[in-house]
Amino acid sequence: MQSHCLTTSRSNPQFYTFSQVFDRQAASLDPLWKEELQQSAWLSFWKREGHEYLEEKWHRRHPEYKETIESATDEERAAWQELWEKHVQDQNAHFWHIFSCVLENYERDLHNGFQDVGQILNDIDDQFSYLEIYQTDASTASTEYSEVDQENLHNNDDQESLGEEQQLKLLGLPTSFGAKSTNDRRKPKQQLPSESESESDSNHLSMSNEKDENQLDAKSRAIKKTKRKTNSKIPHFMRDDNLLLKYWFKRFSLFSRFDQGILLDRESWFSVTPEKIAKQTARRLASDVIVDAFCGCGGNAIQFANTCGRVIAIDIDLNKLTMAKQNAAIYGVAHKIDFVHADFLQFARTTRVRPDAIFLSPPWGGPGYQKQQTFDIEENLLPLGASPLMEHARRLTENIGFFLPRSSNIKQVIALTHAGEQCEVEHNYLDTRLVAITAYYGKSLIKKQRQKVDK
Ligand code: MGP
Ligand code: SAH
Repeated sequence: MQSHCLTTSRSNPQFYTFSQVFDRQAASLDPLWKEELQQSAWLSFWKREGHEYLEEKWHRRHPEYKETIESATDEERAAWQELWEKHVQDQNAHFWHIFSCVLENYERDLHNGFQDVGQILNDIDDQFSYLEIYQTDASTASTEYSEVDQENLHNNDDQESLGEEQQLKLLGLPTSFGAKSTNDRRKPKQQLPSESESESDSNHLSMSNEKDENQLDAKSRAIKKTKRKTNSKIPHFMRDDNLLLKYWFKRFSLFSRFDQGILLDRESWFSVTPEKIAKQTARRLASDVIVDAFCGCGGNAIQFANTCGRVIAIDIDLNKLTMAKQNAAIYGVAHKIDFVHADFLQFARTTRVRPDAIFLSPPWGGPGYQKQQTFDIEENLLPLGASPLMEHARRLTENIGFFLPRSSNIKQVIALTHAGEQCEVEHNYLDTRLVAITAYYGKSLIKKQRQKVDK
């Protein structure tokens, strides 16, 4: 039987985003827009990333192409063309499959967000399940993807990957954005109709018809490791820190140029916005002058510098600003950012600056934020609850992007909207995993409201 081994690469995770516009009064989800949403989200993914993945996989599969095509006869060119078209078709189907999986996750995540604070998530388990795509062992793949998978395994960003991965698994920690920790509370119950009926050992739905995990592990150990030479060394303060270790494995998702000297302190390792998400926010908040109110080590500020005329990057911690400046220099954008050492609350009370947009990504209380099933954004954000923080930001501008935990109470997020106005809530996925949400406020930022159809 043919299996569908869909692998993901940690250094270049797929980024999917879904967003919906809500009225202030909205207390529940309007399910009318799923089809439209599906189309637009798919098209924007394919437009944004499709070409890159197509090319990447093509050259991995046909390393001889570049040289051969130069001197190819017309007949050979036609054969290559045919192969390319087949490749595009196959990859399109491959990614559509993954995308459909993420869309199901989105539906579930959105419904979870509408649960009241403290409500048990199991309430909706019967309706939705959380879908997962595994990082599959290439050696087991008897499919057309097998060689690609093999490459993925060899090309992944971790030099001692297999050993390190085993280590992480032993610690019960996730090994990539696409994988889930073994103690995850959400248990999948639903499976895509076309897929294998068997659930994996860890009780997560897999889109591949995987065999026994132990067998996979044994086989993966047998694969010869090819070590990519990189400059990155795990910093001393992270070595014995089980909590931080998992972020180390995602370092290239956080910064694609990590190896060029990116600096992060402990808090920033778990707070920095992954690059692809930061890019998306930067596209959405593109403007003349933007204030990044909680700059940290610069994950967002760097991307804003690419889409905005000027970035005012504020942080209360001078050490972080110093690192942010070096990180921005690595991306060649330091000259577009004003680094301001200040308490944002005080800055907002006293400044005369009137930016076109503000981005808020305050501390969420550390990785422990995940302990709450539904994150109360009024109680648990630092240094202030969401409402008073928004009040501060609104002194400067109405156009605000707010980066929030994936488990945030969506009703509270919507309640931050001004009366008579709308907000947009965007869910950001790396591979199949919801990483965080970004809410947008202010008329000029909200995507055009779709015309409602009478029921
Ligand atoms: P996470 O939930 O700690 O990681 O953070 P992950 O890998 O999704 O957790 P897992 O254990 O479920 O696998 C996810 C993302 O949220 C991080 O990459 C940061 O971008 C962002 N983030 C996390 N924290 C704790 C903060 C925070 O305190 N402030 C801000 N602004 N962002 C945060
Ligand atoms: N978006 C950033 C990460 C932000 S983490 C990135 O992608 O790199 C939150 C940051 O808020 C931390 O760096 C912390 O030092 C800063 N911070 C906390 N309280 C603050 C305050 N009152 N004013 C400004 N910055 C503050």
